[in-house]
Amino acid sequence: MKFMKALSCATVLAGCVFSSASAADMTVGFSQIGSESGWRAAETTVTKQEAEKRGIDLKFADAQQKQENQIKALRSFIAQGVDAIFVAPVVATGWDEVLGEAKDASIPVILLDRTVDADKSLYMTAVTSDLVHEGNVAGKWLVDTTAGKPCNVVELQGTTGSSPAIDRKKGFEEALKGHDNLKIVRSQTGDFTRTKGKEVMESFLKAENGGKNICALYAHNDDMAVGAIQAIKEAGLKPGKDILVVSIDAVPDIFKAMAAGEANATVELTPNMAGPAFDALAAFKKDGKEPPKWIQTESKLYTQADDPQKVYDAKKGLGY
Ligand code: GYE
Repeated sequence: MKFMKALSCATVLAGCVFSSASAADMTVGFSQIGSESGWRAAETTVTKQEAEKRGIDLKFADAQQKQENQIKALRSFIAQGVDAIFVAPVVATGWDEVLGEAKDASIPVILLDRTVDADKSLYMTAVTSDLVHEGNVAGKWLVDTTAGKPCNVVELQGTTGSSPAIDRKKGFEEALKGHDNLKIVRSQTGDFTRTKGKEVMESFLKAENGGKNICALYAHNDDMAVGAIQAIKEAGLKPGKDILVVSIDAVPDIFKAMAAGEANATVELTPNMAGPAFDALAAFKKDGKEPPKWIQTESKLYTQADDPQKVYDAKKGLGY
C-alpha cells in the first residue's frame, strides 16, 4: 500500500517524500479482453512476463470479450485497493462511471492497445499504436500494389465499437481516397477471430461470383485474414494471388502464410504494451512524474520481400 501514500503525496503535490520502495511492493489489476486472437494471447503472456521481471503482483481477469465483465473486474480491483489498474477496453464507450470510481479511489488507470471515448483525466495514459496510421499503411500498400488497376476490396472489420475497428477502417479509407480503381464492395465485422473471419469471407465469396469479383481482402487483424485464407482456398482460389491479402498485427502465422505465398502484407503491432505501461507507473510512483496521455508504439509494414520464414522463426518465441 506504500504506493497509495506516494500517490496521495503526488495529489497533494508539494512537501511529500515519495515511496522509495521498488515496484516489488506494487499490485496491479489487469482486465484483459479475452483471447480472441493470437496477438491478444501474446499480449497476455508478455504482460505477465513484464510483471514477473519487475516483481509486481499482477491480478489477472479475463473478460471473455464482455464489457460488463471488465467493469466488474475494475470494481473488484478498486475494492482490493490495488496500486494501479491496466485495462484493454473491449469497446470505446461506457467507461466514464467506473473510471470515475477508480479516480475517486486515487488508483491510476492505464489503457492498453485500445482507447476509450472518455475524458482523458479519467486515465493516466494509453499505450497503443496509431490505429488510424495502421489502416493507412495497409491502404497505401494496396494502392501501390494495384497501381491504378481496377480492384474490388472486401473488408473484415474488428470488434464492432472497438477503437481499432473504428480507426483502422478510417485510416484505410483515407488511403484509398482519390484512387477510384479501388472500391470497398463488402465490409463486415469478423470480431478479430479466425472462425468469424472464415465465416464472413465465405459469405463474401458467395456474394461476389464465387470470389471472381474480389481482387483484395483487407482484414483488421491477421487472425481474421488467416481464417479468410482458408475460405479462399476452399473456394478453389489462390489467396495472395487471385485475392491479395493485407492485414495487421504481424503474428507468426501470417508470416507462415506469406512464406507460402498466401498472404501479401501485414502491419506490425507489438504485444508488449505492458512494458512501457509498467515503466510509466514506476516513474510516477518514484517521483510523481505523470506520463504523456498517449505512449505510442511503432507500426512497421512487412511484405513477402521481408523473408517471412525468417521473421516467423524469430517471432515464434516472443510470447505467441
Ligand atoms: O489487432 C487484435 C486484437 O486491440 C489492437 O485486438 C488490438 C487488436 C488486435 O483482437 O488481434
